[in-house]
Amino acid sequence: MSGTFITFEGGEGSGKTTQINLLEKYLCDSGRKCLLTREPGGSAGGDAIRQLLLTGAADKWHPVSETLLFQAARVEHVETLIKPALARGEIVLCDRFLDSTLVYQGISKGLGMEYVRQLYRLTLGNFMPDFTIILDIDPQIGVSRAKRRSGNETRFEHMEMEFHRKVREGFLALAVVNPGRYIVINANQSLEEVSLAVRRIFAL
Ligand code: T5A
Repeated sequence: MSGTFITFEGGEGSGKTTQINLLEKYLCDSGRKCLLTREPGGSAGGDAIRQLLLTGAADKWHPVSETLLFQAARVEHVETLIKPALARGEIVLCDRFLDSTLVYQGISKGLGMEYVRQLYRLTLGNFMPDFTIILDIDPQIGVSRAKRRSGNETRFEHMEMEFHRKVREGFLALAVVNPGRYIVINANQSLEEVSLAVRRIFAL
């Protein structure tokens, strides 16, 4: 595959959506072909699963069912949207991917990262992002930012603060183990400062 697959990760309200939009605009303005997408979602089937996962009570799903749903949405997304765009040589920018399942379901919900990795390998083999940007922020600040957003996709925001702390530690731990793929950015800065830090990574 000739394109580049870049994922954005981080806790609630860390600014992923804001920054991925800014990066897409910057790349498009510079004449690069991009596909901007998100998880859960990104395909018709994935968007239907998104509604099941992100709305309703915090304890609505057993962690195993929840993980299977996230991975089912991901398979649809990768096979119908992401791989074809990479084959066309595009830059794919994705708001959350496998690392969110590793951290949210694997660590914070206690399923274990190996469980999530095995399910991923079984369904998508060794397909992986080329780069993953982790926007790191104190969850107290991130969750209060996220709560200012409107809409009903609030199921994960309603988790306890301890859950969000584990999410943050989980992302940072992944970055320590594989510094080749992950880049951590301090997200507790202005929009412009974070955006500049993102562009510097790719020498843009
Ligand atoms: N999930 C997802 C799993 O559990 N497992 C998985 O496998 C996957 C894929 C997704 C939820 O699903 C869970 C994780 C999530 O809980 P979502 O709606 O996509 O749900 O939620 P988030 O990805 O967390 O999206 P948020 O909107 O909550 O956060 P973002 O995208 O990080 O933040 P953003 O850009 O929307 O910004 C939030 C607010 O902060 C402001 C923005 O203007 C906005 O109002 N803001 C800033 N304010 C000050 N300074 C800055 N630097 C700012 N940057 C943004």
